[in-house]
Amino acid sequence: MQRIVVLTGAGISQESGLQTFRGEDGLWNHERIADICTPEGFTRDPMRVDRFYNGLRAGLADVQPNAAHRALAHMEECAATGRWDGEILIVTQNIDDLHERAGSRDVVHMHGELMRVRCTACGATPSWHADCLPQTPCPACHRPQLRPDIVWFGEIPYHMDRIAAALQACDLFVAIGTSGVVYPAAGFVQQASPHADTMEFNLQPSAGTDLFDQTVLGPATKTVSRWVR
Ligand code: BJW
Repeated sequence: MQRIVVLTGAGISQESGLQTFRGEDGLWNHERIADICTPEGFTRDPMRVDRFYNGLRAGLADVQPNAAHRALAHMEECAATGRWDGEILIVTQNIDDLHERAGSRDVVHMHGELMRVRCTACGATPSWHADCLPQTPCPACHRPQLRPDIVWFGEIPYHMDRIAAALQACDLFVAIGTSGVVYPAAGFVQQASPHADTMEFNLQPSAGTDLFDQTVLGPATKTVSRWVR
């Protein structure tokens, strides 16, 4: 049985119409990271941070998964139905839900999910709804302490134990559409490479490109679909 861990980043959703973070027209050319993507930014101005994520939520409603998301979902489907003797775990840094909408069932969202909020009092992560504001009472504990369910700089990403175990057990590690500058995800290739083959798919070599056995350049919809076929 082949065990594959796939790490995805903003680049896999770019051809669906979502902006990446650091590209030429990236989200962060318009916003200061410290104002939005840190707990301190949220404490300073929760409504501003809320407006930023509401903009992203509105954008998400208008886009669809693309051929790269669908190709990965197809691999999971083939494993589930016995057509492929393998196992694939998608670990995504993305906060969008395009993997799930493409049909993937087992997706690890290490940086959280745009369509959820998190209660800082009880830890519940209910679905976001249009009336959600930072001062809205939590549906579980009724305290008004909701924040986006997103991992900001300085916070510990989710599911690190499960990810570490999967990296330890995999035969192949694949990174798709990630710049390789944000840790701990940028270090996954080094966790896998002592025992696994490693590949990256990107428009251009990532910051960690030399750490991979193979780099496939080009738009993910084409390169990932070709690889899966
Ligand atoms: C295509 C394409 C197409 C485009 N086809 N490809 C100094 C040194 C080392 C580390 C640190 C340091 N100082 C601080 C740190 C830690 C910090 C960090 O890494 N900072 C660096 C920036 C220096 N990390 C953290 O704070 C993390 N927590 C942490 O480390 O806790 C400690 C700990 C960890 C583990 C165990 C115990 C303790 C938390 C990081 C949280 C990141 N959160 C964000 C924001 C959430 C979303 C939001 O607010 O909107 O997550 S940051 C942002 O970057 C987002 C992304 O998930 C993440 C990665 O970005 P990604 O996906 O790579 O996107 P881009 O835009 O950078 O790249 C897109 C790529 O796609 C490009 O390469 C394109 O070429 C490519 N592409 N179109 C193929 N069609």
